[in-house]
Amino acid sequence: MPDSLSPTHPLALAPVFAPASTKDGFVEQFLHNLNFDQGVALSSSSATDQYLAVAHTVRDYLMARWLEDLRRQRETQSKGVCYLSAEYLLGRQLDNNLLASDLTEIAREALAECGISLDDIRAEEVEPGLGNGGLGRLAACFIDSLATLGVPSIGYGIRYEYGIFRQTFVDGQQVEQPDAWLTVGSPWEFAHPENAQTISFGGHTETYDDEGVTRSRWVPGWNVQAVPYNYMVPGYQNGRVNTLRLWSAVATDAFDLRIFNSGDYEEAVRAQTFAETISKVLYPEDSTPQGKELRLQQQYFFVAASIHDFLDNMLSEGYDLSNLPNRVIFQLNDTHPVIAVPEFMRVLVDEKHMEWDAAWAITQQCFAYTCHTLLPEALEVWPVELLGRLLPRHLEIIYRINEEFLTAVRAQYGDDEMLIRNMSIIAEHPVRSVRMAYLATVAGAKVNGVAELHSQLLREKVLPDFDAFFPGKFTNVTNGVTPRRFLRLSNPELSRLITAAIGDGWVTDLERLRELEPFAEDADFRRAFAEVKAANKRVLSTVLRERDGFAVSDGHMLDVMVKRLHEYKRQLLKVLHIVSTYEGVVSGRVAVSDVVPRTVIFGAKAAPGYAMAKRIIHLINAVGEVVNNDARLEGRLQVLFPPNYNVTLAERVIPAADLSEQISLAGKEASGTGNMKFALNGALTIGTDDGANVEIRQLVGDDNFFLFGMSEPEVDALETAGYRPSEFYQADPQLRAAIDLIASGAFSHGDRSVFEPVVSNLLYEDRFMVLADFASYVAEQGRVDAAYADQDAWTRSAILNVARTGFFSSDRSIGDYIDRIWHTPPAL
Ligand code: NBX
Repeated sequence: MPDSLSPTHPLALAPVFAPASTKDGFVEQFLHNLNFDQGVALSSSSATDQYLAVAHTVRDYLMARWLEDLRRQRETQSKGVCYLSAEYLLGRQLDNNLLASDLTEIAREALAECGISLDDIRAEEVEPGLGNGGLGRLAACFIDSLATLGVPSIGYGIRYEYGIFRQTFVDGQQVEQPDAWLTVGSPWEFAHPENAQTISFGGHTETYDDEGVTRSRWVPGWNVQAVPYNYMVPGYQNGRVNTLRLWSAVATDAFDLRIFNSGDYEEAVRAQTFAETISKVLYPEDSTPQGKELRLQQQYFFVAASIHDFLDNMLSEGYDLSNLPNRVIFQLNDTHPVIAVPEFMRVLVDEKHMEWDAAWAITQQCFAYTCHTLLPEALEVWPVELLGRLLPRHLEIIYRINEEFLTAVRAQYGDDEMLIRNMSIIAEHPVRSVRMAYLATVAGAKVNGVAELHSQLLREKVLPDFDAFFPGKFTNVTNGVTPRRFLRLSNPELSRLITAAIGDGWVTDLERLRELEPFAEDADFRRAFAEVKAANKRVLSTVLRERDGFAVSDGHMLDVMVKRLHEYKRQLLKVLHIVSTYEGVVSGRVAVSDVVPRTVIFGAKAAPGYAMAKRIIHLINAVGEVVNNDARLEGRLQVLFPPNYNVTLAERVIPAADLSEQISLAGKEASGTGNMKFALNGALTIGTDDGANVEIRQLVGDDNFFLFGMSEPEVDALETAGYRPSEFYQADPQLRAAIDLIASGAFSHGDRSVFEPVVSNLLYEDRFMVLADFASYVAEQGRVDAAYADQDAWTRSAILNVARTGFFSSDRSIGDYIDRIWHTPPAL
């Protein structure tokens, strides 16, 4: 409050302005914003102007509640969650914020009065793609649920100037374009440069005498400013608005000045640019950390800013730091924010002069770690040389944490050097490195996997020694998805049908979908359900025609595989199935009339440096090119690969799908969340016993799920026995024919070299056992075809999928985090 304003002054007591929740109120505010923010008259406004003015209007409605919640979060002393995530894959905001504030119809009517269509306005928004895939989208679902459940919380992350790249195809090959998402303006954010934090790097450490106590301190070499940008995160029609705070890097004055004083203007500008690269771009690697210095800078930049923001702004003057575990839990979304642990220790020990043991006891209660992977190469490690150069004091702290931890291990198990080497936070080979997952496990109050099977394998295979040493530390929280975005918004027709049958309580209590079960036996309901699916297919068809010029065939089964391109997810298995069907027809082995008409839709981005993934994208496009244009198939098989799969496209594809492909090698997909979205929208799954597929199948029942492939123990056994993919190739003529067709150059204009690396990888390496699961997959696809022939029975199964997957709401996941990990009060 301004100093000159007494707290009892009428203006100090005035509530924050909110426009009237009526059509006229919306029109007035919209026109005001169009005129005064955009500086245009309605008659001369562009669609972008109109979008920005609508967004500002929705913002205006949410503002009073947001400011109230910000105040409340500062003032209440109850325990809250700081969700630390390097990624938030938010998707478009307008629709979600209209729904949350119950303004959709008012906005539609108000805009219609101004001669504007809300649907056209929506299309103007560029989605913030500040994440790679599942992990980033999970964070976005979680902040939605936290707001809807009214959990005191804040999300912290990075405001990348460029999000995940835009994918285009040139001659079937992926080409990446920068995602300049901010250029149209970012109406949902508020910059607060006055709350910037200074973040330091480099330099050296020293000890000094503090009245007889020897202390350490860090003398950094350079620093940058972290400027917070706040985003509103409205709960679903509950009057709550939480905050997502994303940090942006700007050069500090001190930084510039030092160089400027030396008279080197060019160098000063260069330095400024250098500082600002920290939040410039999202690393597009998914599940394959690159160990790049800039990436570690990003990680430390955002967690240091977040911790200081919390300590400076959220704690009252003179707060007793020993009480911190009753006030906050920092949830680490994978290892990307784990450098927060030594930073927190540094603040407590070096800056607040707390005893090491007391500080460590507090730290161990204030952090919890979620692991999202099982792939050994995805477990982040940082070379000691790099970490020590960038964050010398943090490296010392990590060494001490490790030393004390290994002392405790020795005390329990004796001098078992092998065990000590295996459990050490510091790896010695191939280069001396910090194992971030180990650091997180040692520091965290809890460690959780993201599906039952994943959590079990995490304990048994990835971190067994830690599970034994820390009984009770490991737990599971199965992932979930927000029903607001992924059912209520993305599938309005199905939402209406569900609400007509059971009321609208499901939007915030998804288990209530169970009440739909009896409707599976109701022929009228089944008819209505099938009509919704058909309507969603028509919508998708229009979207793909307008977006990509595709002509989607009518009356086809829609078979969808959308997710990041990764060998373990096995897009290649799907390709082999397509090639095999094609080969069957052209070789005369299969009568074309026996091919059940299918349209296969792929969506996938490959990490730009992942050569094999890019080749697989090329192969999918090449196979599509041939298959789609071969008259012998009589249009019964279509392969579509719309480029630039993102949240916006997912919202169109998922509601239209009949079949959901979740075909990773068992034991490799931590959870999956796409699998949940499809089931919830009435697609049937063909999947392995992997990740959350296991739980989906248990819930929907074997009759409503197409299971195939080896189980995780079978995979393990084959691995141990020695897997030789060529044996499967030799033994299965159908598989051989499919691979031979690719090898022959049939999809590369006769050039056998183009896909040779894919073929030889399959035959001689096949790390993810595509060939071993091929026969089982094809057989199960035969059962899919047979089941699809009985449309009514298929619809019945689809309804049961919807009715039985309410468990996969991210509201339930957040409830589990509260019960098992956070122990925060349910609501303010
Ligand atoms: O996290 C994904 C898993 O693969 C999914 O099974 C799971 O459902 C999802 C949410 O728990 N992991 C993931 O998306 N990883 C990354 O995005 C990632 C990004 C950057 C990076 C490493 C991994 N350096």
